[in-house]
Amino acid sequence: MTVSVIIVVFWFFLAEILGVQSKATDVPGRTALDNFPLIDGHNDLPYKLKMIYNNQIEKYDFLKEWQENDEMKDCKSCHTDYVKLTKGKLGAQFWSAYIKCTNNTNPVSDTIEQIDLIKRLVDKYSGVLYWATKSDDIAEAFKQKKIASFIGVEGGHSIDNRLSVLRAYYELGVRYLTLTHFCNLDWADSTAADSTPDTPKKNLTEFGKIIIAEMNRLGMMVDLAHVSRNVMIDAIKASKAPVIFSHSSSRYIYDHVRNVNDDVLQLLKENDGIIMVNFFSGFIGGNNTIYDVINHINHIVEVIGVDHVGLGADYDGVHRLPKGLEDVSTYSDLFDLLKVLNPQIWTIENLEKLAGRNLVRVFRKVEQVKLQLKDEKPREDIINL
Ligand SMILES: *[C@@H]1O[C@H](CO)[C@@H](O)[C@H](O)[C@H]1NC(C)=O
Ligand SMILES: *[C@@H]1O[C@H](CO)[C@@H](O)[C@H](O)[C@H]1NC(C)=O
Ligand SMILES: CC(=O)N[C@H]1CO[C@H](CO)[C@@H](O)[C@@H]1O
Repeated sequence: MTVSVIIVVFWFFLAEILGVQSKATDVPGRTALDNFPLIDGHNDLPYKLKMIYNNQIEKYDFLKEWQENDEMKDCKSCHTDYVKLTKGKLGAQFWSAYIKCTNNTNPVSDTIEQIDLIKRLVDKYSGVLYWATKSDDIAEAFKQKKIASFIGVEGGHSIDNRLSVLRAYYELGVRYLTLTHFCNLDWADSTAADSTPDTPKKNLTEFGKIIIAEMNRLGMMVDLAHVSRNVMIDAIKASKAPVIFSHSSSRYIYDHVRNVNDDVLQLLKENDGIIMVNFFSGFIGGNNTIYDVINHINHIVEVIGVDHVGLGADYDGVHRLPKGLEDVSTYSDLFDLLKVLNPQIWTIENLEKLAGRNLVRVFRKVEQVKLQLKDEKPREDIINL
């Protein structure tokens, strides 16, 4: 008894002298981002380059702060450049290939133009960006101190109702497809359906399920940001692989159709998928500060645990952001603050999960499902146009 008390007292004394304890608590949350790459699910810089530069990126300098690019200096919704990404400690990005879903007469060629733009951007800045198409590329890029750069296509309108186009996008490097943007499609409802409760719903049609089966076969992640609540549920049930929400937040914390209800989060957990939290003020609510985003993250962790959450801030795709998360330089502040506010939950190990370990697990599973399905033939069904 006395001996063990002495040992304990001695240990505390020793720990104090060696600074063991204070070290453990003093380590800032951002340390997690030195251990494991921070992966963001959604960034719309490519659309900015279309709008501001007409995709002519020879004039554009990604390595300068965006404010120093003459053409951008009046930009109200620019948040991304390499200097700020370095401060924020970003390790991997899904760059969005997005085109509008309304009044679009050339959805396929317009989308390919955005894919080509992302490829040219990665080529032009190959000293700091790393062209990535598989989960292992994330670790390789991190080793080389580059940002792994993936492509996600934001909206099923981009495939123009054709599985051939979906397959061709995979060949071009696309690794997720968001099933819809703001428009309802022939084969899936978007949040537009949830905003008009009295109109009939189609949810995810049989052709929509075929598209998901084809994505599972290809190894393309199914992204459920932007889809209606019913499509979230139908798609999770239809998918053989884990799904993602590339940029969505908690509907319990803020009741917006773009956010995800707790019961759907439960299905997501059973599916082993991930929700990557969006920072847009319009989806976050509260007092529009970094603390509100933390409320969303912590609520998701409370409901489904720490293995199914990530970040998909939506930088460059939104015009208002919470105080403290104004641009891509602030990710690292978020990791510091999470740990300070809630050191029990936000250990360095769990911060690494939030940063990227969860997404990598999902991505690997999607690649494993592809392997399991390697004997399946490409589906030839096309929608009745
Ligand atoms: C859409 O889903 C809802 C909720 O599950 C269901 O009540 C409705 O019948 C579905 N509509 C169609 C066309 O399947
Ligand atoms: C917003 O700020 C007020 C005043 O500081 C506080 O009482 C309230 O709890 C905050 N709301 C949220 C959602 O954090
Ligand atoms: C100019 C034009 O054709 N505008 C149309 C774009 O699409 C929306 C939604 O389908 C229509 O309401 C507009 O009239």
